[in-house]
Amino acid sequence: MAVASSQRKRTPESAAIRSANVPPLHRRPAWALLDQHYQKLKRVHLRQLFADDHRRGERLTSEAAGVYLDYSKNRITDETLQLLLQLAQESGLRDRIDAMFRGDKINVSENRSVLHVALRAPRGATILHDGRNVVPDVHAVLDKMADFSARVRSGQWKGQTGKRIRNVINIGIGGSDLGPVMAYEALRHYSDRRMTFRFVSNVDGTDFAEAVRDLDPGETLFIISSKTFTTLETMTNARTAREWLLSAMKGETAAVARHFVAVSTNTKEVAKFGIDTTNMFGFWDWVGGRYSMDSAIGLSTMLAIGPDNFRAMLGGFHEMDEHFRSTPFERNLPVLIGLIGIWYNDFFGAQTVAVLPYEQYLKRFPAYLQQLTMESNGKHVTLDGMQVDYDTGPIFWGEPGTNGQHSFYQLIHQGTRLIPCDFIAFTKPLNPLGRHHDMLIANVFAQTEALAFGKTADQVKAEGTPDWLVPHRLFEGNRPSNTILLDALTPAALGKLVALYEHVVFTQGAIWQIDSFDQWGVELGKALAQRIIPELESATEPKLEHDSSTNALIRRYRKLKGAV
Ligand code: G6Q
Repeated sequence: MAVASSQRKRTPESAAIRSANVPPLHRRPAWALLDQHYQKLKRVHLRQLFADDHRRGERLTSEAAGVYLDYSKNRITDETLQLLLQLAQESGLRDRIDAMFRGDKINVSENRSVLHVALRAPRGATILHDGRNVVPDVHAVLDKMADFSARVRSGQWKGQTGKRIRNVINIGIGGSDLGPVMAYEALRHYSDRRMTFRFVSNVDGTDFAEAVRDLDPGETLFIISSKTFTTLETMTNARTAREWLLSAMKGETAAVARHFVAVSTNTKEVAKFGIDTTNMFGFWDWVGGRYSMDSAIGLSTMLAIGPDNFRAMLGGFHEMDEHFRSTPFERNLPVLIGLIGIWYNDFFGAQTVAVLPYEQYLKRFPAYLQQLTMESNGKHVTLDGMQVDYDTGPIFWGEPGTNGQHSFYQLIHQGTRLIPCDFIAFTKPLNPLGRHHDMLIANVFAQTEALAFGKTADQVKAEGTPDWLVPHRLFEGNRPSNTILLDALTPAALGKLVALYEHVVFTQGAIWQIDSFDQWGVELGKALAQRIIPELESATEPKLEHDSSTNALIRRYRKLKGAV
């Protein structure tokens, strides 16, 4: 939810951030050095790098906050790392981290602070926004959420007909949906299994219809999650939900207060919708949508796993925040992952990054990361509004292992594109079943080994493969990956993992000197849809002034739906 362009202000503070003595990327000395270095390294094989240093697999690792990162299977040397760290320094990464934690308005195009780190600051901490400590406000909302969650989970909170709440439906989209869905799925192991949780985001009526078809309205609570409370999809679904409830409650409008709560920054619109604002959970304009799963937007998560687990998750986030803020860059996990990502994106020309969690509960993690990374760093101008002359955010994608191995891994192993991969795994299973977990983890290690080292023609021949088949069966290897290992998927571990990627995004945005916290790219399509809706619905033939393709599609749709 971006502010209108007329509200875009150039404040002295944001101007200072933009011109913080950081030269354009190509003029930073480390950039040219990295370019020269790339020319030397691009043909060096990981086999060689491992043969040259028998301790590489132990040396090129870092561990913090219970997260172990093995980055040795990357096409880097000590010199690469040193140059990348120099680049981070020349890019003012340290100053930008400090500026974020200080509450500076680093989201320059919206003139906003970026303070999701305050959402997980411990009680008693001080983080200032416009001179005011926001940490007590954060904890006041968390306490209110905890109180509400306890009442719903215990059955004390009753629906209109006196039944306890058994179903919770979060209605929201984008940042007000992807985090809650991902977190619910990820932490399902810890959830109250007597309750049903569903998530409705799409304006496609199927999403709502399928979510409620087997539910009793008397036992159903809707959380309308929308920072702005004006988003087309969410408000359309919220109105449909109200009709669904009221038709079961014989039009008894008092039922809305028992079955609807809101998470928003917009009290006026919440009240206008008919939700009792005492049942509204607030947050602030310094929390971006895709950085909001640990704010009140996480109410569904708290209802599912309970307040204590939710606070444990916040603890995990905070641990990673502190690591990012205070650890020297050469051991700093988000900085290392971020810089290695820059190396592939901007020197090797890699277009995508695959994120491969070997943990079924993380099945929605890649989808969540797609928004976090691509909405944040899919930018074409610098903070100063200059067109970039280098590639910014790569395409993120992925699926849980081992499923992906039986579909798209073929292309990663033998295709023509370089696809850096992040393998994520947990040493302890949440559902120990016979040998399953050893088999799962064996596959993680096997995949990274196969990608890095491949299989030479000689090895293939030695297996008795006929000559004509050898090219098909060889693996060239030299395909890079990170391995990220944690202990078990606890609420705290999830917090650490999400914060890790938030700060990877931050690191890369600082190098590229872009605004990772706005999302103007979603505006144009939204505005055009608002223009087209009445054209589709009009009882009379509308005067169409689009291009010939769009006009013809609108006419065809109207004809087929019987509008004319
Ligand atoms: C995320 C974006 C966007 C936003 C949705 C929903 O960073 O801002 O995905 O979360 O458009 O917005 P509302 O919460 O205002 O409905």
